[in-house]
Amino acid sequence: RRPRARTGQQCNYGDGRRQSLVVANGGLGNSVSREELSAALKEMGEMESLLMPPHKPYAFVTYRCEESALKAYTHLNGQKLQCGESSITLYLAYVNSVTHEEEASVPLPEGLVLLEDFVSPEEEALLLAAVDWSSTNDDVTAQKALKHRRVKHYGFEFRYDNNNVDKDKPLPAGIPAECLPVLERCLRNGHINVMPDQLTVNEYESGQGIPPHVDTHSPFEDTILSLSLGAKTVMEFRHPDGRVVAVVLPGRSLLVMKGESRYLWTHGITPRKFDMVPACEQQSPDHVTPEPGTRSNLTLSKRGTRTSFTFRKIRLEPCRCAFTSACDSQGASSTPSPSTPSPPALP
Ligand code: AKG
Repeated sequence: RRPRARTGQQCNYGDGRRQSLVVANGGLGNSVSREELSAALKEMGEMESLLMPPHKPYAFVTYRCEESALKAYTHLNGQKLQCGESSITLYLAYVNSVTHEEEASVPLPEGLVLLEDFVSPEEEALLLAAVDWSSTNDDVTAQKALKHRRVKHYGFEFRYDNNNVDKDKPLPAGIPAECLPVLERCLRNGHINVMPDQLTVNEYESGQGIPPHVDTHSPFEDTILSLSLGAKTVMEFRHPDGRVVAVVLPGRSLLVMKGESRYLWTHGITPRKFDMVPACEQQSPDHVTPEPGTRSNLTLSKRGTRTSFTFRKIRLEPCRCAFTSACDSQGASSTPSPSTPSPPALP
């Protein structure tokens, strides 16, 4: 009896005819992208579906007719597929049918808003050119974080040793003037109601990230803005109850973190060279990738250099938010610092 592949419950492709194959080694978890695999499989005939379960080293293909499946089996089994710089040997075998769960859509954390194309390509170039990497901040704590990414502070220095700022020690350089049109747009559109006075610029090379953290409540007001420039990345939000929401941040987008998403959920970027993102961006207008294990139309997106501008407003009174379990002003200890070393890079 041929095996029946199961990745979930609801959809059923194939009805016992010899149309479905498992493609061993041809999975996202094996650094094979949907585009690369799909191109090779399509040459054998018209496909009904291609399922690539997240993190798995295999995929499932169902063809519209048995002849195409046989052609794929005959021509691709044991053949090499060029994937980026590596060459991977595919092994194909028939399966009775392929079932998978319909995608569950995961809502964004409460208070989180993602605005695409918030800055133009011209503004992006101006902002990137405005960062003066030559003069580093005085405090050595900033330099310690540089092992993981390049960091530059304006207005006030964020201290990674105590997750706080010296409110009475402003830096000589305030927020660069090039940022003002963007911040004024944020004010006009109601994303913030007061002008930020602190900016942290993070530059991440491919493979770098930032550990999950909640920005300490006592130094900063509620709304935190993160402008993504350059390459897209995936930021993971984690709720203390275990929920995880992966949010794709395209270049030139603005992430607005308020309320629960700012005070309670941690945010972080796993250091890796590839992200799993929806294969077709239109299918996920809110840029959320469903919970691991529920989605099969993902592909790999190679990371490039991303620079983020995180704008914050220094808080002058203790925080009185409703999220007391995470509020250092109300007695909670702060979450790990964004400079704490992260788990090893994947894949
Ligand atoms: C931080 O600097 O604390 C961040 O969380 C940066 C976030 C980002 O890169 O968008």
